Amino acid sequence: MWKGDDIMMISNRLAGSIKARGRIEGFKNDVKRLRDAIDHAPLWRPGIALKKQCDEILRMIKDLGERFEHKLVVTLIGPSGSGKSTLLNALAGVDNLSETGHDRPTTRNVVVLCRETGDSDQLKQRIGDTSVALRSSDAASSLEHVILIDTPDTDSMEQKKHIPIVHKAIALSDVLICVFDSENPKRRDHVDFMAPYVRMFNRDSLLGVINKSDRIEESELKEIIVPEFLDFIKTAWERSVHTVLCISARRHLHDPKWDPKALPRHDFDQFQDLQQMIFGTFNRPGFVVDRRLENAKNLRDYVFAETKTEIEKDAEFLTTARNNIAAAENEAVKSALWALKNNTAKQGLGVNVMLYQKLAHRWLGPVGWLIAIWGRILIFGTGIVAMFRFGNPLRQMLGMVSSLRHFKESRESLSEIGKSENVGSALRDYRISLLRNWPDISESLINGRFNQSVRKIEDFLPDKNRLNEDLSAIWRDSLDSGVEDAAQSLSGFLLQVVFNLPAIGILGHVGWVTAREYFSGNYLSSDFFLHASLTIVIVLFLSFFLFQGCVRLAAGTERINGKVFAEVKRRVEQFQPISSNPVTGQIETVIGLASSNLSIE
Ligand SMILES: Nc1nc2c(ncn2[C@@H]2O[C@H](COP(=O)(O)OP(=O)(O)O)[C@@H](O)[C@H]2O)c(=O)[nH]1
Ligand SMILES: [Mg+2]
Repeated sequence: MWKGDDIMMISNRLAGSIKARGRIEGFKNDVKRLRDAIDHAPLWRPGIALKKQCDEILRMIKDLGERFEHKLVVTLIGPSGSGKSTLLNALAGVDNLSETGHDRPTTRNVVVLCRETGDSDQLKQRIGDTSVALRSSDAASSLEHVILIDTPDTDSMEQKKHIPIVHKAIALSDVLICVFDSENPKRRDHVDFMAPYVRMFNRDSLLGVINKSDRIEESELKEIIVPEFLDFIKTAWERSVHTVLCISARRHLHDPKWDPKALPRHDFDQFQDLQQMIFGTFNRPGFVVDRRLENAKNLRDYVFAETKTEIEKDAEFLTTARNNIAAAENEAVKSALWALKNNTAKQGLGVNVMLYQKLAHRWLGPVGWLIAIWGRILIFGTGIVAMFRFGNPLRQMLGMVSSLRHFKESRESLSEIGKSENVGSALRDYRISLLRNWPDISESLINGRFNQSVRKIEDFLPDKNRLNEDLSAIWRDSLDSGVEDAAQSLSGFLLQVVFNLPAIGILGHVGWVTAREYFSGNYLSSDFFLHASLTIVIVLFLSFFLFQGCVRLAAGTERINGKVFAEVKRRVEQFQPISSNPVTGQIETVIGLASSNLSIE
């Protein structure tokens, strides 16, 4: 029968496991994100190694996730002769469980101490059947949630064969116990060998053991050996080891076989503490999940930290390069726009048409109608004039055709605006400007460990079409707003009243006279109306001509172009919309990796 408590416990564990898997996925995604980001900067050389690390870390985190159901793997590593095998034997309670001694190599395989045969399946699968030796003992029967591993020597004659085995064993481990010889704990070669591995383990997943502590006087051990060792480790591994235990493994064999000339010098020994950790703390059901989560997080943080360290080396050079590229581009864009300005004559007609069309939208009254008509005439260009000029019908027809042709022309000059062919020469200027600055830029880039290929500017010019579009867009927008401004200032209410007033006044007067005479029974002669009409037309035209003069004065093509160019310059300087250089993108990516992308929760 299931009891309520049991069900509660099981559902709690299930919920915990789902949550843990979710977090593992989260860590994996972080690393993937990092990898993708690095992918976007293929020119940055350190990226290659970092991507490999990301892949390795991803694999390890994936492994961690898949191992969730498996027991906690506790691995003894350390230089040969430090007493790893002896320690395993002492913990197992069987003196010759793992071979020990002076003749190297003694331990050739990964020796696994576990309770059930199935516990080592995963190790066998990964490391190879022949390289894993399975052991059990009475003591091991209490290892419900832990398996303990002794690793082969990595500094013996057979190290070539052993190192890959140790590498794989570490990759499958959850807790590392680093064993050192108290008589020579500061062995640089081995500490260096272990450095890349220990970084991948969380603080609480890493234990230091100073073995053979029976060989050193207790006071020396406590006051000199341990503190110096901790210091040494801290510099060599760039991290501190939280727990260090002084142990005499041999003392805990059934038959220590002490050499009478080298009996233990004291009784200080923290073996029990280690035993308690492995058989107690580690051997709890929930412990393994926490350890693996912590380790997974540590793995992620590790590769992020590695990336950050790499970026920090290059950031200064890359920032300089980026700023120099921006400056060079800015300069290039400016000279390109000068070229546009110097060849705006073609756009003159277009600017005028644009201006009158915008005015026509704003103006009311008889002058407004004339402006609208004038706008159309400008579009039809000389063609419409030709229609009036030639009296005979055939000519008129030809005039129509010609007007249509000119219509097309002025349409073109409208679309010509901003899409000038001068962008071609602008591109050339852009190129020249960048060429001048590129040697310096590429030098900074190479110092920032970008690929040597950045020296070849051809590959790193911005996309021609895009640059063309960018330049055109700036010019077009500026021109539009320039013409808009001019149209606005020429469409004030007062201005409209003043120019419309003469014609409307006369019209009103004629209307009044006509109405008055009509009601008093006097019908006016057609001469009156003809006269009145002509007066109105003449006054209207005069007002319009005057207005045109104003337009010319206030918003001549030259003037508008001048203003537009100032606006273009302002836009280029303020917004720097053109930064389509492919290198800039990659620099941004690399620098960005150090900040936003690395935010770790
Ligand atoms: N005095 C002393 N000798 C030890 C101790 N532990 C191991 N040894 C000896 O050191 C030698 C190497 O031990 P071994 O376990 O084979 O080291 P491994 O290469 O790290 O596996 C053996 O002769 C052991 O008897 C210890 O705690 N005290
Ligand atoms: Mg050994």
